[in-house]
Amino acid sequence: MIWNPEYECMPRGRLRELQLRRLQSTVKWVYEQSPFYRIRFDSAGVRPHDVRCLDDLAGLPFTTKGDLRETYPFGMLTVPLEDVVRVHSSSGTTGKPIVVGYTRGDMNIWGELTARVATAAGAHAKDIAQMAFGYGLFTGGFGMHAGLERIGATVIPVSAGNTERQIMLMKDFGTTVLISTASYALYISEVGKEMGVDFSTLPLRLGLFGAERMSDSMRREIEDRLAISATDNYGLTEVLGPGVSGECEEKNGLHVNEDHFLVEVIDPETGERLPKEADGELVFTSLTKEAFPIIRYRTRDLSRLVAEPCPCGRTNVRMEKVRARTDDMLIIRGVNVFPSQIESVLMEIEGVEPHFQIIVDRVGAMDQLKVLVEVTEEIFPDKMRQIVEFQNHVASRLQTVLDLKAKVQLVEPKTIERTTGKARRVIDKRQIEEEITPTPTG
Ligand code: DLL
Repeated sequence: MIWNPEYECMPRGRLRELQLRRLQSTVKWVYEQSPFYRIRFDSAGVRPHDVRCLDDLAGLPFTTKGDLRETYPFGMLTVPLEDVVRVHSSSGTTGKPIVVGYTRGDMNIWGELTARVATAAGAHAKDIAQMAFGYGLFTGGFGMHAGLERIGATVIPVSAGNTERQIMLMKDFGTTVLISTASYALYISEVGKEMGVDFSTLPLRLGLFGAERMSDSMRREIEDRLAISATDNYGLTEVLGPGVSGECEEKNGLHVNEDHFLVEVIDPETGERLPKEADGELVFTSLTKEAFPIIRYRTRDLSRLVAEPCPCGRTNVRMEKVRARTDDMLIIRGVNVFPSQIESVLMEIEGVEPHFQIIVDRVGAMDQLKVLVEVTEEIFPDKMRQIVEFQNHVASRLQTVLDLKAKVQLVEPKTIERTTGKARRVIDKRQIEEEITPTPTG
């Protein structure tokens, strides 16, 4: 099913015309309404009338997370606060949060876009949708809620957490769709197993997962354990929240709602726009937002665009699932390491659970990489010698891929902390130390 075929399947030529019109009015709007953008445009020597075709977007300055922090809390709004009917915020790990606002019109579009994402994933009016994203400043709960309600599903707004109750409600209410992070879905499956629940006997059939990376192996694991089809959707607070892009039933890339967002891919080092389908950092420009329009926002998410038409009939471009974030990259003894590389090595090893933690520390002048690995009860070795052998085996696989020696520590089943939201896989003690060490003065 396609929620809005007129826009989701619009011929590319017409779509480009629509995008240009919307881009021109967004650029004019921000130039007139936002001191931040006016200064930025002026210093880059560009004026709204310089945007004559979609490629002219490349001449506009980028917006970064740092910019949004500096204008905390309401400096980026382009309407008076009284026209803002909702505020959300993204916590981030350091510094002030990012605050975003929505007008009534923005809320209406947000509901439309999450309705598209939910429909593309396979949800419909007859579904009983259990919302296990948190409601609150995080955009996941309220954002997906609006779309599911719009398509006519029966929404159960449980919010994240209280896992045993989630499972009880799932059974009693006959939940058919679960909405959460992939990590939380795994955790739910684990608790369900402990409670003796056989998910294959429940009506649950579909998972709408987003807000964090879901690797292929994680998807398979969730599909097996919960006996469902698991889909991925993507978004970020600064651009909208959920509703930016989502998988269709082909599960081969996430369709970007291009009538509302322009997407570009740039070289994260140089900021240069990359050719079609190259690998790089995603950059989004909103085309219809009123309270918090955003121009060329650097997401730090690494992916690729797929322009090839999708068998589902949607004409909008797909993005491959986010491979990594530029700011996730760890530099350990001069070697670049992405947590997703470690994940893919671990997931290929028989008996390793999708729960691990990466700890980076500095001992003397030397960086150290330690990986805590959890294995299934069935294969947890009980002899010291077997444990050491297993650890060495994992370490050598990691070394082959990362070109770096890692210390692997096997941990007992269920000891790595579970999450009801986004998984936190990396603890970089080097940063922690740097943050708390006062800067010497004088
Ligand atoms: O995570 C919005 C959202 C909520 C999307 C619910 C989908 C479902 P933030 O908390 O601002 O917003 O985090 C945004 O999370 O830049 C990505 O790095 C990451 N992210 C979001 N969705 C995905 C995904 C919400 N499907 C940041 N795959 C983004 C990989 C994702 N990473």
